[in-house]
Amino acid sequence: MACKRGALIVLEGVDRAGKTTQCTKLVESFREVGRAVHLLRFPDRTTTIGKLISSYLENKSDLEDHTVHLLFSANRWELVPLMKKKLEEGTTLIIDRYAFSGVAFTSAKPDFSIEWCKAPDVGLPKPDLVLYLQLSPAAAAQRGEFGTERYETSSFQQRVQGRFEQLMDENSVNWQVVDASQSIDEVHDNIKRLSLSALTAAEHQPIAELWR
Ligand code: FDM
Ligand code: MG
Repeated sequence: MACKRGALIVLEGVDRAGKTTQCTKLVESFREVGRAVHLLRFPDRTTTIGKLISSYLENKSDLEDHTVHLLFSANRWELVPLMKKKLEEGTTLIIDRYAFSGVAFTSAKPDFSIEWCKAPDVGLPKPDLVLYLQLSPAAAAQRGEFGTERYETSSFQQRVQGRFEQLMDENSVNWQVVDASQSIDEVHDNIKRLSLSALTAAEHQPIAELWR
C-alpha cells in the first residue's frame, strides 16, 4: 500500500459498560496526538434503514425478529463504502458497536443460532481490534436504572453477555477484554494503550474480511 491505512477499532459490551463515553475519549486522545480519526456508531439512526431500527428500538413499531436482524446488518453494509474510503485515506475509525452486537443481541432471542446471526455480516471490514468493556450485571445495576428502549432489561442483558462471551472464544478476531468497573480515566488509559498498538500493527496490512 502506498500510504498507511487507518485502523478499525470497535468497542463492544453490554449496556452501561461505558462504550459511548470511552469512544468519545478515545477520539479526543487520537486527535491530541495528531491522528486522523472518525467516530461511527451502529445502529446509525440517521439513515432510512436506521430510522426503521430506531423506531423499533423505541417500541414505536414492531418488526419480525429475522427482519430486524437483517436491517441492523444492512445498516452496517450501507456504511462500508465510507468506512473503506476513510481507512484507505489513513483515517482511523472508532466504532461504537458492530456486528458482534448484532449477533449477541439477536442470538439472545429464542431460536436464533450464532451461526445464522453471523451470516449477513460475513465479509464486512474486519476490525483490527475489538475492545470488550466487561462489567458484571451487579456493577451495571449500580450505574442506575435502565432506559425504556427495547432490550433494556437485566434478564435480556445477561443473555446478551453470555453470547458475547461465546463470540470472544473465537480467535479469528482480535478481542481484548477491558475491566469496565474501573474509573473512566483508568479504562481510558487501557483502551488508549491497546488502540495505539493496534494502529501500528494495522498500518502495513490490508483490510481483512470479517468471519471469512
Ligand atoms: N443492537 C445493536 C442490535 O440489536 N443489533 C445490532 O446489530 C446493533 C449494532 O441496539 F440494544 C442493539 C443493541 C442496543 C441497541 O443501542 C442500540 P445504542 O444505545 O444506540 O447503542
Ligand atoms: Mg443504549
